Amino acid sequence: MSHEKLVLLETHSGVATITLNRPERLNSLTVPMHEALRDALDRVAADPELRCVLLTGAGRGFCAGQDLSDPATMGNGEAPDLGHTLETYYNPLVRRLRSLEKPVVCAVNGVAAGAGANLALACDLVLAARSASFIQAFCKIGLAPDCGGSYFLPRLVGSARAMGLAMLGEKLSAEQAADWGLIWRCIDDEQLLPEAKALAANLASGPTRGLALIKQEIHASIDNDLETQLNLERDLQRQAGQTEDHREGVNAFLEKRKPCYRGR
Ligand code: T3D
Repeated sequence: MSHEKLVLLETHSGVATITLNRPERLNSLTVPMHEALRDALDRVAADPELRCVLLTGAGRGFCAGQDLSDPATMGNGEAPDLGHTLETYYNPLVRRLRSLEKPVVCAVNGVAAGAGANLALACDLVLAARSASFIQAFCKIGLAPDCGGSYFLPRLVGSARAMGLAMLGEKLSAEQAADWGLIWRCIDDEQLLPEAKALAANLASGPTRGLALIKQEIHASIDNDLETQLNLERDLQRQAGQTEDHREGVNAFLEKRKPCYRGR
């Protein structure tokens, strides 16, 4: 399969839909998939017309994490340097998603295991099909969480639940994930993609720069004290106040009409 086909990028009305496309292996990640995903995210970052990302998986799974049979990362019989794999592929992927100045919606269409589960958690708004599940599968093969999991999990669900998920590797249903606050919403299977697309379209027609500042504020708040966060709010609101979209939002309110945001 060609490099591009491993990850599909479709664009429509400002939404870039990125689909992990190796369904026969539950979209587990190989080096060429990492490269294709990186290229797709770089294209989205560079195109101001693309104002929201929707990430999902083809077939019955979202992503089963690292492809455990990929000789490029699994060491070809010798002990692999997984630190190198993380530094080269997974860590840049998480940084790319978090620093993208556009909202990233994740539609978890099926099982999300290992780095696949944490790839979803690196996105900004996570929706999951009712039949989907999240598995911190690392402990089953003698590894520890990566792809940001050890950062996201305790912050989203608290240390006790994070520890249980990471040490036991039990399947967490989408419903439970939503109840615990790991994800935004659990949705009936047949409604997942329509709802995720509608959400992404809504965000893509929103005040993109303001949304990017919200993303930055909320992600930063997890580590900041109140004083630091108040200063950040001051600085980011200053930027937001200078956008065309802010002016448009206020004018539309005063003129009692729907705002037309251009992402500027
Ligand atoms: O480089 C590094 O290693 C560092 C980075 C590590 C990051 C990680 O993500 S480590 C964790 C890796 N992932 C896993 O350990 C999960 C492995 N997969 C599973 O445990 C199960 O497949 C699932 C629980 C996710 C789903 O189970 P089920 O029963 O629904 O499906 P299945 O039959 O196991 O899988 C379907 C096919 O996909 C199957 O192939 P086959 O038998 O039909 O030819 C299976 O081997 C393949 N598959 C699933 N996951 C992976 C995979 N092939 C390669 N790598 C996988 N991760």
